[in-house]
Amino acid sequence: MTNYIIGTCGHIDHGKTALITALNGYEGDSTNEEKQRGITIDLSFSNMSRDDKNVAFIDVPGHEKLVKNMIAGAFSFDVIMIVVSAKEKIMPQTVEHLEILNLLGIKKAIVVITKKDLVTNEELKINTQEILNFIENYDFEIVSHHCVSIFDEYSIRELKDKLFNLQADNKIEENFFRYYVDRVFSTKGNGTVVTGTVLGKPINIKEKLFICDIKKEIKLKNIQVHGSDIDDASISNRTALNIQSIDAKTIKRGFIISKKGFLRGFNQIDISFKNLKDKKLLHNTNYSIYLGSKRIEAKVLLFDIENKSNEGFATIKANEDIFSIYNEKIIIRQGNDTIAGARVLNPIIDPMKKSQKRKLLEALYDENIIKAYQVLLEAHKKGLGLISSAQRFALSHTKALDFAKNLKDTFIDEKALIIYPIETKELIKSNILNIYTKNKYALLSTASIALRLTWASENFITLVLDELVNENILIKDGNLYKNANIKEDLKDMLEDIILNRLEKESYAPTAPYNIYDELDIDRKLGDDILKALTKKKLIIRIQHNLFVHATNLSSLITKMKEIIKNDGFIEVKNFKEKLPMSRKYLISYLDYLDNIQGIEKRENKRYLIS
Ligand SMILES: Nc1nc2c(ncn2[C@@H]2O[C@H](COP(=O)(O)OP(=O)(O)O)[C@@H](O)[C@H]2O)c(=O)[nH]1
Ligand SMILES: [Mg+2]
Repeated sequence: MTNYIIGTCGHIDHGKTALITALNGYEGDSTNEEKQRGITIDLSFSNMSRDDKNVAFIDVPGHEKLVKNMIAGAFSFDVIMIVVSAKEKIMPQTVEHLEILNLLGIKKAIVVITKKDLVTNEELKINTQEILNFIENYDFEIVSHHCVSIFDEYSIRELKDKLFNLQADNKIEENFFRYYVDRVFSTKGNGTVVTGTVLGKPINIKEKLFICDIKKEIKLKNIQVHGSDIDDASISNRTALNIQSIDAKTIKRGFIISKKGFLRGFNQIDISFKNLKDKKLLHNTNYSIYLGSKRIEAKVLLFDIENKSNEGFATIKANEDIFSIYNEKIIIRQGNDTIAGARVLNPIIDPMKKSQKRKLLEALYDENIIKAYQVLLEAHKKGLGLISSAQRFALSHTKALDFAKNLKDTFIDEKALIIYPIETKELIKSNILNIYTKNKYALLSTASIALRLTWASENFITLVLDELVNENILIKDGNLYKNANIKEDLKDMLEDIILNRLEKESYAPTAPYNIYDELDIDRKLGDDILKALTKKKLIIRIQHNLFVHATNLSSLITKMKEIIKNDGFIEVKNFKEKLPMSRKYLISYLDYLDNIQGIEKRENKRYLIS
């Protein structure tokens, strides 16, 4: 099925809405206010199909005060119908719409000169030429132009044929599903429905989605495209999503729906901007930022405050999170004035020096991804996740990996999808050496080092450990690494060390993981040692992380029984008075007592069975 979205644009009363009605019978201005005033106030959505082709229309308001609603639809157009009255010709909102569409980067345009019945043939010819000449000032690809009247069926049919035969796959297929909500309503019986245009990858009815703005995972009840229930919606589909168990009031136009884990929100993003003719974006000034169907009030900070040219870099600083992706288009307005167009360069803000940031923005501006990676790596000594490439560079993981492989002086962990500058190896090395220098009996595995250096991927750690083995600093024993100059069998030594320690710590022994960390030994190894000692009945496991030396335990049990003999029972209170220790131990031992013959528990007290 071919899918594309055709949007209208043009001055108020030039016949946009009437044209759509003539094309597909859809009565656009449907709300009471729209009917009374005879103008389009908000976006209206309709479609027409023929054979396997489906054309969606988004009709926009032409009034200058309603440009904000126009933008909320315009970002998703594949083709524009530039609607101009043959009589009135180009008017202010024709110009403003053209400027905005130009800034949004929408290229394909069909010029429709309407109301030809109101002018003579001679006028029509002259005015058409004048209109086309004007539109040529903009960066559009004019597919065709048509002179029509809603009263001339033939002219409408001809236009309709053209609209069904467009090559209009305009959108770049991003690496994940994105969807800006443009309408929300609740239906009787079915609950909340949102509408919007699918950007990026398709979705299936069974998939869980995520509303980024309110951080909420959602399930779908139903997906509709132009009134038909479907299982999958794909790019440029005008799609209604019926969402399970969510109140319509919690969702607003401009919310972005995606899949969990793809989009991170930041209250700042970096952009490149270009001022409109005779307009100037000012430093440290508030503007309305239009991103998809979302409008955000935010501050713009110019990267170069003394910017004399009509373009540059800037940071948008908002009081809310912005979920944007690389190269996404932005319109910047102030009140009813369109000031500039912009492109998202850096949707993920990392702390970096201004000089680094400039290099990054320049690389992103030029779409030089390799360069951008290099700059980012300088700021990410502890690794740069490739997962974020989908948002950062609008790249798939595979493509991101291909780019990464072309980078010099890096270590790529393809499994963890992280890249590191190669000098990070020295950082990992010095961390490891530090452990083995402080404690020459350290006995660690890759996994146990990864627990300490949480930012370092296991593959990178293994690489470093193996280098240390080659340099004869460490010896590898199974999956464990020990100091090369230690000749003793550490494992035997450790059994003694741990047993002695547990004996010394009496009734309040340290938890196993803390012992392992203090001894710098691998957790799995430590667990094996405790298991072996338990098997030999030298220590007893009281609770999952409480191992007590056997001798200590029997003396403790004797003491507990004495308490019962004296007091008639034992409970936390009298136990603690006799043997002060933390409650966690007291309770564990009281519970343990229940396993011993001759003791019974009533409520929280233990008695000797008489
Ligand atoms: N004579 C004539 N009137 C038209 C034509 N197309 C639209 N109109 C009228 O122009 C007015 C404005 O049309 P509308 O579609 O609401 O304009 P919009 O603001 O651009 O959506 C309405 O009264 C229409 O009936 C046309 O081809 N010929
Ligand atoms: Mg209208």
